Amino acid sequence: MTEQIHYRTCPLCEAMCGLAITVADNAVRQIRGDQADPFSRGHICPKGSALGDIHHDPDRLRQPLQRRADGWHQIDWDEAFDYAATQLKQLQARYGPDAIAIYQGNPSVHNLGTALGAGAFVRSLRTKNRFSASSVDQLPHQLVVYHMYGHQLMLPVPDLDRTQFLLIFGANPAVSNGSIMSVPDIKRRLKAIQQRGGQIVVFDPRQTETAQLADQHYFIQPGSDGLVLAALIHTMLKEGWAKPDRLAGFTKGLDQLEFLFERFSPTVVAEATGVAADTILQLAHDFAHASSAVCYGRIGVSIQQFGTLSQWLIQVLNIITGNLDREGGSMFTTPAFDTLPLGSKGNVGRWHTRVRQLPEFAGELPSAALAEEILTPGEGQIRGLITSAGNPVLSTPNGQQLDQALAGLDFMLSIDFYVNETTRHAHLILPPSSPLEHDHYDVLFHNLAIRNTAKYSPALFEIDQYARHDWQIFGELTQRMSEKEDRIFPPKAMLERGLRSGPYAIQLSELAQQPHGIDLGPLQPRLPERLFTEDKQIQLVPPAIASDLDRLAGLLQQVPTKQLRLISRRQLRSNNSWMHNSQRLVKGDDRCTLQIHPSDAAQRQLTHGQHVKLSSRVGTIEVALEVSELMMPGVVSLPHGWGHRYPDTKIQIAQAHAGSSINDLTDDQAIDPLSGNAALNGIVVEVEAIG
Ligand SMILES: Nc1nc2c(c(=O)[nH]1)N[C@H]1C(S)=C(S)[C@@H](COP(=O)(O)OP(=O)(O)OC[C@H]3O[C@@H](n4cnc5c(=O)[nH]c(N)nc54)[C@H](O)[C@@H]3O)O[C@H]1N2
Ligand SMILES: Nc1nc2c(c(=O)[nH]1)N[C@H]1C(S)=C(S)[C@@H](COP(=O)(O)OP(=O)(O)OC[C@H]3O[C@@H](n4cnc5c(=O)[nH]c(N)nc54)[C@H](O)[C@@H]3O)O[C@H]1N2
Ligand code: SF4
Ligand SMILES: [Mo]
Repeated sequence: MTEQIHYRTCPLCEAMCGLAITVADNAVRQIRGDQADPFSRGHICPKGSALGDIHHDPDRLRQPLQRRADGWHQIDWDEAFDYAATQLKQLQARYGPDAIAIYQGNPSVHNLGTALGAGAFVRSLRTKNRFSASSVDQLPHQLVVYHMYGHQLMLPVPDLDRTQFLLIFGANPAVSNGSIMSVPDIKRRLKAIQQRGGQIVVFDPRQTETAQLADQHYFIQPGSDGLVLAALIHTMLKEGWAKPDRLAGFTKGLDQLEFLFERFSPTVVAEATGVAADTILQLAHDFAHASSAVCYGRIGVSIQQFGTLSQWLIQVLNIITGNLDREGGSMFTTPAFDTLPLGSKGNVGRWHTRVRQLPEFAGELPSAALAEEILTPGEGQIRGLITSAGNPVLSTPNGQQLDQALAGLDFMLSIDFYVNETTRHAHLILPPSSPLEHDHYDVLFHNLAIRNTAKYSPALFEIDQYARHDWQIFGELTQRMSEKEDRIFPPKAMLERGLRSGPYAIQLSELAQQPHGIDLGPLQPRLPERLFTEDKQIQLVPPAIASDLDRLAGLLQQVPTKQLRLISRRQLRSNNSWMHNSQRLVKGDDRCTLQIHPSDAAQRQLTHGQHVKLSSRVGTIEVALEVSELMMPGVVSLPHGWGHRYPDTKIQIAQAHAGSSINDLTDDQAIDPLSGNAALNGIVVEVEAIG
């Protein structure tokens, strides 16, 4: 038995950790952090160590599965591709191209083949009904930077390794390992901020793992961040602390701010947010006077009713303090494969959903509308669905309604290697190769990393003889849908071209000689050249967003209630909904618990460990109660991605640790109206004892 060590990037989350994988007899023996990776420096989390479990998982599909009246049948690939194309074309011939919808899930952006190979297939469908996990996640960020900087992916990231002041709203990178901020080894990097005399301040309705590492943590009412941010801006303008410095030379709209933020004084917002006026004043002072500072807000301020507005306010704060595009502030990357000039800059409102008239963004419609577009009869109804690398039954709002909708589709095709809560409804499942069977390069996440690096990982294992890569599946389907004899190009060829013509002119063959990856240095100032706006100016006050300040001011008028509000939480050993079939990741106590403050539990005469009924407008679930001082009174927290309760799935370990799905409670009607992004957090719930 000869052991070998293979080095590659972990594809699971955005952190891009380097893995050192020990292999013997064609099997993974052990996975550790790669000490020589210049970016992750040996960091690894439990999910990375479990990558082999996915590869070796007996439940992972290797051959196409067709659902017939008597159950699942394995079929050949050619037969499967022909069957899929025939069904899709028949529906489109009968009802028009929009009768077929597609939903692309989160791993689509972590997989080289789907990132570069799905586009042609999606275009071949000619459908306006495109959905993805973006609209249960970062759509507000994209909309904001599209309006301000001219490109939906021109997302600045905190210059974490050099900042002196990190102000966080609604993110828990100590668990998530960063998002729209690729940052492996975050804990060490946070500590380094404090060691060089800097500060970390966190606003979160839960005293998170990140908040516990911070210098200050403030509880905040879910969905009220916009008010605190507006009051911070108000204070800086009033006190003369706002100094955009060189940004003033290419920023339009600075003169409008004073008027817009006049009404949001710290005193005025205190009650609605739960944050004292003095706190806001002090914070505005400290942030504005720090030698460098960055405000960063992630999913807690995206998947809420003011997602777009909050993300805009964060950009405004960084700009008026001169911290955008400055060392230690909020900076743009210089990735080795620069995809921004190649991809769509974004578009807004070219078409709308049929039932609720929600706007398109960059060719996509909000996933909160998917179920109603399937369920509502009439012209333009969705009759067929393709899901790729997604599990919307567990990850989008009102999952139970979507589950029912999927059951009524004329045809459903899933590209996925598990029979899970979503794919169980498919008529055909096409399973792609495992993460260890294909090449890897993070086309997207090098764009969002706190340091410029590049790393290419060739496949570790040869592809199973029965399997196909995602890009091959897309290629075969595209050929059949478009009826052209196009050759199917491996993504590696595109990557090669992209790296060669990128800012560092890297040869893929040379990069491949560096199994630990290469360091390309810290982030560099990029403005104004990098701007994609036509006038090369930052549009500081996009009218479509700033007008939402009126709605925000409406929060000030709301009478406080005693209702409980539900928020989500991420866990280190979960990866959204799909890694619960690894024993090492689910072992131990039930993690799908409802955290509640002792005072809220006592008021309802509920005790720790008790099973309770949790209800919202759309549904009821049962969960175990975890009484915890970490929660803000009035707010309860449940992890997402659980609820593996359907007997006809084939994920045995996950089924044995089913938990309940938070998205059976989240409301498809609750959205951020500007973007259509789901407002998954802050929904009103009731908790009561069972029986
Ligand atoms: N271990 C693990 N890591 C992951 C993932 C995973 O599932 N597991 N998923 C990955 C993905 S897809 C993503 S998008 C990223 C997300 O990365 P993060 O944004 O860091 O994710 P969360 O840990 O959910 O942090 C959101 C925080 O917002 C808080 N919050 C909720 N509502 C509000 C509010 O109204 N205001 C404020 N201020 N805070 C609020 C929550 O309490 C929570 O602490 O994580 C990625 N990394
Ligand atoms: N309440 C609440 N809901 C949330 C969130 C929250 O914080 N709270 N977070 C939201 C966020 S940020 C996100 S990103 C979404 C995620 O939502 P989704 O993307 O819909 O769900 P995932 O759980 O990531 O499911 C990924 C699926 O892809 C499959 N898969 C894994 N790798 C591959 C691959 O390489 N190729 C293919 N073809 N398939 C693959 C897995 O088997 C799984 O079925 O969930 C969202 N839902
Ligand atoms: S932090 Fe993310 S990239 Fe790093 S090992 Fe864990 S899952 Fe993989
Ligand atoms: Mo996400």
